[in-house]
Amino acid sequence: MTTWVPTAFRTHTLGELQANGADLIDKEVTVIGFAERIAGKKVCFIDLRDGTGKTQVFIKKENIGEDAFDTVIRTTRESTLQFTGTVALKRPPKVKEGEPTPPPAYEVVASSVNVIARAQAPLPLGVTDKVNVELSTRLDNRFMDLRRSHVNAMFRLRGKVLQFGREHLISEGFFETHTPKIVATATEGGADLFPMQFYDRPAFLNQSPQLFKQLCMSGGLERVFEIGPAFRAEQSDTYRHLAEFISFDIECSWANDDDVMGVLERMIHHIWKSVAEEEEAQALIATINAYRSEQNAYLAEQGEDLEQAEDPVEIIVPELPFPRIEYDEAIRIIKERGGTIEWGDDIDAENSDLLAQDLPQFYFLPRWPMSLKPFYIHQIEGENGSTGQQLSRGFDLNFGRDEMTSGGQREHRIDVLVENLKSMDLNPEEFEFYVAGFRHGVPPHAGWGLGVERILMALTGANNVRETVLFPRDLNRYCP
Ligand code: AMO
Repeated sequence: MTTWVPTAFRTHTLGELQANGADLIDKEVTVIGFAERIAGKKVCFIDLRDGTGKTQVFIKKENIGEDAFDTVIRTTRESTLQFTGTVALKRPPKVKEGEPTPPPAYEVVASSVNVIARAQAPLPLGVTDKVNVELSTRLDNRFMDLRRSHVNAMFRLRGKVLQFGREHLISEGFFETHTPKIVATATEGGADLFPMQFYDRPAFLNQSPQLFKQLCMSGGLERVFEIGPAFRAEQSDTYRHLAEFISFDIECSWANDDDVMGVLERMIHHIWKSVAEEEEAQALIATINAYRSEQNAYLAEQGEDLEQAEDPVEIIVPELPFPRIEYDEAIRIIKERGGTIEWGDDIDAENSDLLAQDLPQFYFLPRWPMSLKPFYIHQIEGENGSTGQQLSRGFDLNFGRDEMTSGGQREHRIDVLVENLKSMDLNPEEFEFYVAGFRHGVPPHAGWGLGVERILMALTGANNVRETVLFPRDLNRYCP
C-alpha cells in the first residue's frame, strides 16, 4: 500500500481518489493531471489522468464562473489542468442484464481551475486512439507514448520486477553494490566495445560488471548483486538486442554453478509468483491486457496484419526446479529434430527454436564446452563432452528460444586463469588489475548476469525488447 503525501500542487492523486472515494465524499480536494477528454459545451466533463489513475471532473458555469468555463472548453487535449472542488459519487453506468455492476466511481465537482500548461495541437501521437502507430514514431515521441495507459503500466511493472528480484536476493543474504562503467579493458571480448575518451586516455564503456564483481569475492564481500547498465556495440538489429541494457548480476562465494542456478530459479519463481499475487501488479497486467484485446479486435476489424499482435499476458508461475538440458543433450535433440549443428557450435536462433519446441518456458542449459565460454569460466576437471572436448561449469538460462542469463562457476586458480587468458589470445598483463585479485587467496565463486529487458519480454510476451526500455539505444537509435 502506498502512502500518498500531498504536494504543492495536489491534495490527492487520482488513483487515491478512486480507491478512497467513499471517505472523501463532500470533502474538498485539489487534483491535477492531463486532460484526456474535454466534452460538452453547456456543462463540461473532463477526463483527468495522472500517473496513478483517472477521474472525471465536472464543471458548470454557475460553479466555476463563465470565463473559467470558457477557458476549459477551449483548452486542448493533454493540457495539464488543476481543479479544486468536492468529491461526489459518479452516476453508475447502465449495465445490461446479467452483466456485473462495476465498483463505485467518484468524480470531482470543480469550483475553480488553473490551466497549468496548454498542449499544442496536433499531438505527435494520440493517447487513447486505436490507430496503430509505428514503433519508431512512438519511440521518437516516447514522452507522449508513455502517457498511454498500457505503456505506463509496462514501466511500472518493470519497477515491480526489479523490486521482487531485489527482495528475493536480499532474503538470501545478497546486498546491492555498484561497479564502474568506465573501464580500461574489455570484459566479454573485444569486438562489441564502445570506445570513449577518458581525459587524455582511451577507455571503454563496460560490457558487464563481471571482473569487478569477481574482485568483490576476492575482497570477501561474499554475496553481492548489481542492477546497472551494460553497453554492447551490437551489430545485430533484432527484436532482442540493445546497445545499452540493464544487467542484473550476482556473484556468490563458496558456491558452484549448481548453487547459483538455484539462486536464479528461486528468484525468478519469486518474481513470477509475486506478480501473479500482488494486487498492484495484477492491476498493471489487467491494464496491458485490456489494451491488447481492444487493439487486437481493432486490427482484425481493420483487416490489418495480426502478425505483430500481442497475446494477453498470462502469468504461469514456473515450477521448481527448472528443467536442466545439458549442452550434450541439447545438441542431440537439435540433431534429432533435423537441425544443422555440430558439437562445439553455439546454438543459434534457428536451432534454439528446435530445442524450444517442447520447452516453451524456463530451462537451464548447463555444462557448455569450454571453447564456447569466456576465460573466467571454470572447467569441469576430467570431464569431457561426447566428442572428447573439455566441458565447463558455464550455463545459460533460456525462456523458450531466447537466452535470459549466462553464468557459471568461475576459475579461481590463478595459473589456470592466466592460461585461459593466453589460450583465448588475451594478454594477462592487460588484465593485471583482475589477475592480482587471485594472487592472495580467493574463495571459489560463481554467479550470473540476467538481461532485465529480456526477462520483461518473457513476463509480458512483448514481441520487441524496445517495448520494455524507456529510451532504447540500438544500432540505429541513440536519441531521445
Ligand atoms: P552475457 O554476455 O551472456 O553474459 O550477458 C548476460 C545476459 O545479458 C543479456 N544481454 C543483452 N540484452 C539485450 N541486449 C544485448 N545486446 C544483450 N547482451 C546480453 C542477456 C544475457 O543472457 N558476464 C556474463 C554473465 C555472468 O557470467 O555473470 C555476461 O555478461 O539476457
